[in-house]
Parts: sequence; C-alpha cells; structure tokens
Amino acid sequence: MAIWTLLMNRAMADTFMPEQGTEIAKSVDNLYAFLLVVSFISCAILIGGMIYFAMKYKRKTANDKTAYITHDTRLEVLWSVVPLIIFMVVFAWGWVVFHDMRTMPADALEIQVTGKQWAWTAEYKNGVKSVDIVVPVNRNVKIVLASEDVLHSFYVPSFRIKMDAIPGRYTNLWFNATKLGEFHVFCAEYCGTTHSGMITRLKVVSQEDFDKWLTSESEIGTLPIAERGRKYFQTRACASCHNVDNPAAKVGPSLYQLYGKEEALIEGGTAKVDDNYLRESIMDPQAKHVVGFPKPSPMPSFQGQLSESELAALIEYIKGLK
Ligand code: HEC
Ligand SMILES: [Cu+2]
Repeated sequence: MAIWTLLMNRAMADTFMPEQGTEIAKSVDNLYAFLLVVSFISCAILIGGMIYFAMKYKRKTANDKTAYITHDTRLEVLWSVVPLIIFMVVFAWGWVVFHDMRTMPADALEIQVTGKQWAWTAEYKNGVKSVDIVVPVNRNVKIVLASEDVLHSFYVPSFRIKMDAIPGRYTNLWFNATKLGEFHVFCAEYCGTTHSGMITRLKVVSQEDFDKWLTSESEIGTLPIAERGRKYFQTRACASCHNVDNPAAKVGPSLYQLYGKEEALIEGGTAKVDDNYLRESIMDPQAKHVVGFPKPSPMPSFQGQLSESELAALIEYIKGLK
C-alpha cells in the first residue's frame, strides 16, 4: 500500500491529475490508479493473447487442420474467477471511499452555496454573502447546495468532489482542505449560455485569516455604499490597473475625475461616462475600447464575479473620485 501510494499516487498527481487538495482526493486517485493499471494489464493480456493466437494458429497450408476444441473447464473458471475477484476489490474499495465522501461530519462548518445562472454565491451562518468561497484549512466544511433556477453541479476538481445543485431541494457535500491556496469551482452541469464561465474561487486560508475575513465581511454591510465600493476596489485588484487619485494611466485609464467625461473610442465616436457606461466597462470590457489602450482589453470581465450590490457600490465609489 505504501509503495503503491508512493509510486502511483505521486505519478498521477504530478502528471495528469489536478493538485490533490484533500485526503479524499488522494484516496480517489489511489483507486483510479489501481483501475488504470489493472486495465492496462488486462488490455495487454487480451490483445497480446489475440495476436499470439492469430499467428500461432494461422492456417499455413490448404489442408492444414486445427484441432477440434470445445472447452477447458480450468481455463473458464480461471478467467471468470480472477476478474470477479478484481471487480469485488474495486467494489469494496470504491464503497469505502464513497462512504467516506458521503458521510457528513457532525462538527463541520456549514456554508450555504446557491447556484444561479451563472454564478455561485456562498452564504455564511453570520449572514456574510460572498462570491468567493473562503474556508479555513484542516477543518471539516459542509456545503449545502441549492439552485435558484436550473440544474447546476458544484465541482472542485482538486478536491475530487462533485454534487448536483437541484432546484427545489437541498443536496450537500463535505471536504477538509489540507492545502492553503486557491482552487477552482466549476459548474459541471450544462446550464445555459454562460455555463462555461460559471467559475468560482475557493480560497483555503488559515483559521486566523478566515476569522479575520469573516469579521471584516460582516462589517462591510454596515458601511456607506461608496465606502464599500472602495473596499471592493482593493479586494478585486482593480487598483493594480487603475489610479484613483491622479490622472496618470496605469495598465488601464485613471478613474480619477472620470465620471461625466466624454471618452474617445477606438470603435469611433465618443461615449459619455455615466452609470451604464461604468457598468458596461466592468461587466463587459470588450464592448467599447478607449483610445490609447490596447484592443482587446486586458481587463478581465467581472460578469458573474460581482453581485448587483457590489457593482453599485463600485460605481458609486468611482463617481465620487473627484
Ligand atoms: C488587468 C488590468 C485591469 C484590471 C484588473 C481592471 N481593469 Fe478596468 N480597465 C483596464 C483597461 C486596460 C481599460 C481600458 C480598456 C478599454 O477601454 O478598452 C479599463 C477600463 C476600465 C473602465 C473604463 C475607463 C474609461 O476611461 O472609460 C472602468 C470604469 C474600469 N476599467 C473599472 C475597473 C474596475 C471597477 C475594476 C475592478 C473591479 C477594474 N477596472 C479592473 C484594465 C484593468
Ligand atoms: Cu451552472
């Protein structure tokens, strides 16, 4: 077992499987590696045997006759019992891993995650809502899933867990993240036009950072709207590309005194910077391009990343940059 883990599991993890973010991911990979090796061996025996017999028993002359063979009981028992044993091993092994995966730990931190065309929203017990799912490391976390519209599926490849979000009922899954870092959450059930963009970040942080994050998020709701916008501007890394207190351009144009201006567009003509222009600039950066900046724009789209309330706060903040 130890050698198996060492050889196969490492090989899998380092080559063609996503990073292993949980212990369950390791047990899934072990089983998968076992299946893969058994399949390779069976394939070699089957195809190899076929080629060998085809050559050995090829009719060599016109009156060459093959011996008349009906069956061989020993052989038949062998090729029935050996695969049966292998299948039972796979079944038992799979059952143990699946049982682990589906038994919700009683002490888990519970997070409500709702799927909606086309984003996931996490809600914590203290009322914090977030588009990123932030969890503490080495702690059991239970995700309770719901859907506001159609079928979605919550999938974290690095954790090897997946569960459908079904309209009209709760489903759940759990994990215990063992590595700090950022992992992708995908929607794994086709759910409409922007299904492929239904991606969320799952951030695994230390317990201390988690507590800090949860407190600061819960305070955010009580701030004035423009103040909230300022916070989002920092946490969404807008500040890495935009100046807000002087007119110098960075990667993107300065947002200082932007509101109300006429922007010259690469597409031709101008556009007045109003609320809808700001909204479009943030949610669909490729819609219009300001003269002097690259087309296509390096600014990522925040469609599905920002809630309406966060977007309104950002716009309010940008309007106030005078
Ligand atoms: C990777 C760098 C980058 C990041 C991150 C970024 N932007 Fe931009 N942004 C740009 C660039 C470049 C443009 C100019 C693109 C264009 O007009 O084609 C732009 C344009 C804009 C505009 C329109 C500006 C104008 O003069 O018309 C607004 C408003 C804006 N961004 C807001 C934001 C906000 C809010 C965020 C964070 C949520 C953000 N940006 C994140 C690079 C970035
Ligand atoms: Cu979906």
